[in-house]
Amino acid sequence: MRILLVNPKSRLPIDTRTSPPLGLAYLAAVAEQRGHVVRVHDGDVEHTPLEEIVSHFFPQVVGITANTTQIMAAWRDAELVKALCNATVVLGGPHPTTLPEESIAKPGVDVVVRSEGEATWLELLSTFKQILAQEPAKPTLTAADLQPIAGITYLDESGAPVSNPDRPPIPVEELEKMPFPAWHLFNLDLYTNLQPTVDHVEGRSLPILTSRGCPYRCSYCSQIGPRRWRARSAESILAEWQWLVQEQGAAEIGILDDSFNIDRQRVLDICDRLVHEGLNTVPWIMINGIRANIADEQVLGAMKNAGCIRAAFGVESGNQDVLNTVVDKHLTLDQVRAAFQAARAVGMETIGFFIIGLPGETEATMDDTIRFACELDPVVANFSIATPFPGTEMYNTVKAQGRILAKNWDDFVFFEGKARFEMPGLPAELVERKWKEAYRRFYLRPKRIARTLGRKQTWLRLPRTARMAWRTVVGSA
Ligand code: B12
Repeated sequence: MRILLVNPKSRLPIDTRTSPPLGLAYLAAVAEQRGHVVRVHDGDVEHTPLEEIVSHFFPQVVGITANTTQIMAAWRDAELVKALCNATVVLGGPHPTTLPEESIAKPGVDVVVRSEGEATWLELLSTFKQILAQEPAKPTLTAADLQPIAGITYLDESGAPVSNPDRPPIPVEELEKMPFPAWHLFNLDLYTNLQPTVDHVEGRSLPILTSRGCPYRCSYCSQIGPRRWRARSAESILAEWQWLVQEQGAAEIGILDDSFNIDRQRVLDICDRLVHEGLNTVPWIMINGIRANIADEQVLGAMKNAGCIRAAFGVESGNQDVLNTVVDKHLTLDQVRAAFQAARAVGMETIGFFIIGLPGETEATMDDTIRFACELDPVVANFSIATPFPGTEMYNTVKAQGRILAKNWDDFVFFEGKARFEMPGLPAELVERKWKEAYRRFYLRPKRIARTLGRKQTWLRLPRTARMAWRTVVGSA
């Protein structure tokens, strides 16, 4: 079958040409392995409009991915596809996973796939293929065809939404056998920066996923995957890493795992092998935070030695009560201090992720966070305004005790300096003021300015930084 996979154009105020969408690359790879002809359209980086691709390629199945900020664009794309051809349209990704009934009711959407997609997607494709073989002129998908497939949501004959049972997590043995992401279907030269705020890499930046799932359930995190943490073996990771560098021309690699360092021995093994294979000359970074409570000098030193130039830590708050009772982080401030100390001791750069305006916060707790960020002094401090994504504990709290201010899902971006909800004692004005203050107090310290001006990267990144600063100031004015 002819299959088109789409990453809808997002409305982010930052340059999103960061990393190619890995989820689509996996879906493309497993489909190609079954003999399908696959094309990918990434609305964030490509100039050819979607309608042109659809009109020329004439897909039989279109798969669209969406997180919350992309969902409205995904619905528009689904309608557009239906207006141009008779393809079956499947939606997947974080947003439709958490609110499947909302998406299945939209015009043009035939099926919603929830959570991890590969196995469900393959089962759907083989069902479509059978129907197509029986009725090549006018294939019609019925609720009876979809009824046996776990992990999907669709409409029954009366138009009511039906959610089949969840599909169990993909077992580790299957993850090990999964084909590498189909990067040959992407225009890789368009993705040159995994961390837009920091890097200036000449060449391709490519992501890798070494484990899936996360045993933690932090209140702000939109976890769509299973809680069970499943880690690929060092052999399989090394094989992909080598392929990324040697065959795909990666100049930088970003680890996307939710919880990379849960098993410290595994991290040490991966690092040993990277050194052994001579792959430590290609820089790599953490895109998500690693757990600070498991990041000691030995682990961070091994990572540094293996080519990791920057570790990111999800610190979230500088107030222990907020960490315990609001975020449910299972982390102490002293553990965070120790991790930053260890990173400094081994000469590893750090990024700290912080959240301003969590439910139940006060001006004093937000001040604690700003002070803690200054104390830790990472190379990059990223302050997000707390954003209640559907499916999270924070969303439930805000729905029950507060008021969502975002007009629609497009607004669920947290780089824009806008509060997305209000609660008694936590007005939007206060959160927006503290967010601006956080950036000002962190980045405008004399010590900090001097260090920034002394870094070569500062000057290399100047045009990009100026563009982002302008968008932030104008966007939040
Ligand atoms: C890398 C990343 C980014 C990159 C984007 C890279 C890219 N082009 O994809 C950057 C840094 C730009 C980014 C930005 C943002 N991100 Co982000 N990001 C991630 C991260 C760390 C990895 C994504 C990934 O590749 N995962 C691995 C792949 C294999 O999983 P997947 O994409 O979910 O795909 C699987 C399934 O979802 C499903 N599936 C997905 N699509 C489809 C489609 C079909 C047809 C089918 C059948 C199945 C299917 O099958 C796939 C394979 O199993 C995730 C966290 C995570 N672990 O997923 C957060 C995550 C996706 N981001 C998140 C958020 C909130 C954002 C921002 C909104 C933050 C902001 N700035 O305000 C922006 C929005 C960006 C946008 N384009 O709109 C949330 C999304 C929550 C939500 N409800 O939307 C996540 C889940 C983090 C979290 N836990 O809270 N992000």
